[in-house]
Amino acid sequence: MECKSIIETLNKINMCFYLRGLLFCLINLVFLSCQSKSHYPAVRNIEPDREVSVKVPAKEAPVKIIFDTDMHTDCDDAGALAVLHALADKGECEILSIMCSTKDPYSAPTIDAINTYFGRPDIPIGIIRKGVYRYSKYTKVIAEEFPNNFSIEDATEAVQLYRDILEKQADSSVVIVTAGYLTNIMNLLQLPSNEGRLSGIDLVKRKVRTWVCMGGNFIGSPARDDLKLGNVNFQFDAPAAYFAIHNWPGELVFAGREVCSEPSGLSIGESLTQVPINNPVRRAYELYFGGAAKNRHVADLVSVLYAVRGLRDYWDIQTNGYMDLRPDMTFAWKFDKDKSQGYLLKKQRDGKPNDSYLESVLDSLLIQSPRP
Ligand SMILES: [Ca+2]
Repeated sequence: MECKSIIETLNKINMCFYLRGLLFCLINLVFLSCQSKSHYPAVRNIEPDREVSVKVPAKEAPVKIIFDTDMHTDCDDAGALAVLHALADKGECEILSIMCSTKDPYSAPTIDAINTYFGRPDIPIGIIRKGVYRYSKYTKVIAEEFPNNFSIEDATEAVQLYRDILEKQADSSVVIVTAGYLTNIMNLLQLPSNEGRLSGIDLVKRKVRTWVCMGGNFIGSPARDDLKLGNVNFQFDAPAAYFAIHNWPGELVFAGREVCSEPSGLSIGESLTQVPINNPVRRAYELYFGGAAKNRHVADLVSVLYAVRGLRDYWDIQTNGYMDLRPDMTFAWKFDKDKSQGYLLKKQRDGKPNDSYLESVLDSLLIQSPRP
């Protein structure tokens, strides 16, 4: 009798372990299926101890990036492109193409020169023939002094390149990051369907996972932007910004000026004095400052870092609501749980913003040598 009782007890224990194992697998399946649907919530919800218990692939596939930049007035666009190449060298992203959102004829050749320096001279670059033009302190020199073979006459319009590139990608796989004006995004969303090709807006719905947009000041709660701090990315092509943000059909995450530009307090660039003089990003910072490279805000660098790595322990995020943008480019954040917009928030460490930690992460990427 005692022996039978022991066997029954053991059977019950085995059954208990079996059920717990089954429950654990089900939880993992539900978690992983939720993770594949969205860019930012999946990253946001991972706790450090849970990362250990959940079976995730040892190495994630590189994030497919399209970088849309106004490479002309500010040197942080050049810094952001260096960060992007460093992340690509680490296998964390694939740079599908780079779109230029300024008419500056030396902007795309500057992008090509930076790509060439980092060993990727064949990345396609889209240009814009009708859009914003402003004076640059550095693009003409970079375009003329650093190796590149970009021909502005033969270049493809950004909106056409967007279509050509997106059509070839897997569904919901592409992350677009804009670090300048939103002219190209408006043009993409206004692209009509033709000869069996999807319209721009349907292409975005199908192929784009997230748009990361550098712009806006998210001050207060609910956040409001009265433009006292400025917002050049929206203001210099306001109709484009208005159209793009109001008509974007998917996830949209803003990197606001208060977490990465003025007045975030974050700045790097001085370390570029350590990199070789043939590095065009170092030269861009030198020309911008009219001497040695100095620290500059990190708006565009933060935007590409978030686009590739997600939140990690760098930022928090507000995902309840959407940007109610007015034609004059002021906006109010409206709380609404059904919208798929968000904006980055500074993360606290030991009761203080993690500014110096984030600066050190960006700095090591900014000065990373090209892969051999
Ligand atoms: Ca920019």
